[in-house]
Amino acid sequence: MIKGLTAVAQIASEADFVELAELFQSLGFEPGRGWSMRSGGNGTRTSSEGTGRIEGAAQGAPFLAPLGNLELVYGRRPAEPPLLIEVTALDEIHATVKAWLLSRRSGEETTRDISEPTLTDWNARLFTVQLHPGFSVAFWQSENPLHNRPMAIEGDLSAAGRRFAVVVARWNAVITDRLLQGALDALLRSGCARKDIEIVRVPGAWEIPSAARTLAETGRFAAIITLGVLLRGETAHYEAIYNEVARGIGQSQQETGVPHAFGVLTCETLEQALDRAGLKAGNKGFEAGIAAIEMASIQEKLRTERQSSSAAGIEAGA
Ligand code: DLZ
Repeated sequence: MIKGLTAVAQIASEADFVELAELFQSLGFEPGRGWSMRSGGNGTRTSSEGTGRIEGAAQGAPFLAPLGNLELVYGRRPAEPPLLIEVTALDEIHATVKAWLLSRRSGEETTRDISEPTLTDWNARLFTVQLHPGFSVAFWQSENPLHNRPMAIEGDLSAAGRRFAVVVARWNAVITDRLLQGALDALLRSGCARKDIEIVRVPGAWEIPSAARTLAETGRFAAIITLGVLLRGETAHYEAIYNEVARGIGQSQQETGVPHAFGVLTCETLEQALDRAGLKAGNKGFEAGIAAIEMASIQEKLRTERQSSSAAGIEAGA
């Protein structure tokens, strides 16, 4: 079983060894457990990390990186030098290493020994530095923001070929009509056909969950968009109604497995609600429409993934 990868650099003098170990620590490397060996004796682990020094002894100072790769390259010249250190703040590392060199070498030697960060043909920026005779490294940073990060499953924003239902409350229609307009705008602009949108009007927010549930249970819709407005000033038992509406919509979503976008506004005043229905604070109906489109796509991807992994499990006899 492979456990790790170690690249070794021979350093000629103890003073350089110590200085380089300090530099590597200052760059953010985690020191590993060092070792030292008296001349002719056995290697012993030093108790301190990094450069636990014993005068006149051979020593090793390991520095740990979270990730190690051994890369085989065919068909092109591999990057030079062979020791490539991936970092997240290339320019700061460059400034630190350059300052370190300048404090030990002339300006001319420093310019000779360290290159400026430049773009490579593999979408990274890289600089090389000779830290010690025969010991050069390259520091590099990927320009791809997803490099080495786990790939996320994300929904796309195309509504083409999918059916959506919109449940909209008539109460406070001056607001809910604007929310409906926003939701339709999101669906149509994202490629949904008019014939694939079903609009259901209900008396008030209280009735949204049951209509949403009935629609979801038909299995005909990729997602349901719920739209309404509850005004605290005008609604007796506002909290109780709001909680029940939110709970009912959430429950319908969880029990049917059909995404429900929540576009039920809860505001203190009509003015606040108007702001959220297309005036000052965007249109929450549009936002609900976009969320529904995205969730419909994510749901489809997750189902496909689950089907293919369970099919693979059956094939593998898992
Ligand atoms: C009764 C009522 C009140 C007072 N306020 C609102 C509101 O602010 N927003 C809304 O969508 N509906 C309201 N309703 C109506 C209830 O939601 C419901 O339609 C009726 O109580 C009939 O069941």
